[in-house]
Amino acid sequence: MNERPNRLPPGVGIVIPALNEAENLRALLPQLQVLDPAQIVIGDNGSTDGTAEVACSCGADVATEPKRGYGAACWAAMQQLRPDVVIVAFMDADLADDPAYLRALVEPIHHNKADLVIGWRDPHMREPGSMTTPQRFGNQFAARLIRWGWGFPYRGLGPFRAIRRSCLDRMKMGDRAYGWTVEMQARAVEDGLVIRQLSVPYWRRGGVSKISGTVRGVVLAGYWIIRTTAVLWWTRRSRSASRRGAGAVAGHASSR
Ligand SMILES: Nc1nc2c(ncn2[C@@H]2O[C@H](COP(=O)(O)OP(=O)(O)OP(=O)(O)O)[C@@H](O)[C@H]2O)c(=O)[nH]1
Ligand SMILES: [Mg+2]
Repeated sequence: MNERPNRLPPGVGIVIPALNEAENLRALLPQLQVLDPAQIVIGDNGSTDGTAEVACSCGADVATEPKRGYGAACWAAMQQLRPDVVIVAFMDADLADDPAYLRALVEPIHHNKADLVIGWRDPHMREPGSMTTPQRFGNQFAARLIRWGWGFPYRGLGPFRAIRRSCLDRMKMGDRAYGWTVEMQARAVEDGLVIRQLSVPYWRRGGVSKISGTVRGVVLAGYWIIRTTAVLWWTRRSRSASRRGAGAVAGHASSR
């Protein structure tokens, strides 16, 4: 028996958006490689610190996306996934997400018990200082907005998550910035996916903060998340109103 306890089921591709995360990737990628994923793709978002070179030297594929944006990096990386990838896991490059939980995240999908599994950054499992106050508040607020708009009791917008590839491809994700996580969660409800939430730890990031540690990042991310939620809600509302309209016309025509 040489089965490694955390080894991933077949067909798991890991997508990692990265902006100047060379040192973090040097530590993270070997931890992921021992889990035996089908593929790791780094969405390199115009890094200038050798992120792409480190990723390649650690056996990952690199998708180069010069246009900045969390969603742009995720989207670019997704385009490089090989056909044998059937489950896509997303995680950040900054050592905040724990690779030891990857298997628990993808297993419900592998066993057909879920289509989307969101890692919930459980307050009891968070390293002190790993989430700033605006990050905690923004996260809860955004989860509440989706709860109101779509009726699913999301607890947060954890970036550490896994989704069935066919469901992800069907979603045709549109956001290329900070609305990426919110869009996926709202669309998952609209598409009728089976959604699970799993408590995961969250560690203090290595290296320099890109979003939550800066005022500009917090304001931009907050604005973008609220804007994306509002646009998605409005689109859904208009779609169901026009469906109701079409139904009424059809009903009227058939009753004549
Ligand atoms: N901000 C930002 N992050 C990007 C971009 N492209 C890729 N990333 C990566 O997206 C992940 C999340 O960004 P983080 O800087 O960790 O943001 P955060 O987790 O909200 O906040 P901190 O960890 O406190 O910085 C990291 O792996 C980044 O390297 C981009 O254009 N902007
Ligand atoms: Mg982070």
